[in-house]
Amino acid sequence: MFNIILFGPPGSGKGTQSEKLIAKYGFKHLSTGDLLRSEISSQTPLGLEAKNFMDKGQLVPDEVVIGMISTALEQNPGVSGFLFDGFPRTQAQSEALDKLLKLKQTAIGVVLALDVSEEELVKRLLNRGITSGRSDDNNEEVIRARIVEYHKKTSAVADHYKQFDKVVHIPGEGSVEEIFEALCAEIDSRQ
Ligand code: B4P
Repeated sequence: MFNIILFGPPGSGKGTQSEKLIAKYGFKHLSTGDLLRSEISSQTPLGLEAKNFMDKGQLVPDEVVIGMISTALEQNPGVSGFLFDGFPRTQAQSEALDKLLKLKQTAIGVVLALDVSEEELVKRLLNRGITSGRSDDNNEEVIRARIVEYHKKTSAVADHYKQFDKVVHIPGEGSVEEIFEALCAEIDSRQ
């Protein structure tokens, strides 16, 4: 089993590249953003709680997303590997993920970190907001709050996996295809 974390700030292209990677390698895609948005559209109690945080550009509480990932891991036995997209986003989530994978006698193989400048992130997300209908994408203040959350809480995830020598930085600006090729080269060299 080979498990990957696709890491990077909001708008760095995690969702975009995940789609291409799962099509090529057949990983099971686990995106906490997608899982949360599906809870919101079904108007579940979890979704209604999460929406309050997401609309302000804040992270959803750890116990909520860890519970969602734990359930998703249980529901997918026998896959060739997981692609974690947008998870973990805090030190506590990283530690919880390591424990959950250990129970399955597996671990993270590599953390692929997409590097993108802040101005490019804001431009991409505002642009997506025009068509996506996502309430966290159509307001520059909320987008900047998400980037602040990333620096405050999420960059620690890269530090956590650096101690195990698992982090590889990939330039996240350029064409979607160029970035995809760089990600594939790293995966192919490790499998
Ligand atoms: P997510 O759904 O994870 O999404 P994201 O960070 O906004 O975007 P991503 O990096 O996937 O960007 P994309 O490829 O779409 O998070 C949303 C919210 O959910 C968070 O703010 C938080 O509140 C909550 N949440 C999620 N997970 C959580 C967790 N683990 N813990 C707590 N809270 C959590 O790309 C963005 C845009 O750029 C697209 O329009 C795309 O077309 C464009 N783009 C992509 N690649 C490009 C390229 N190379 N060049 C130009 N444009 C490009």
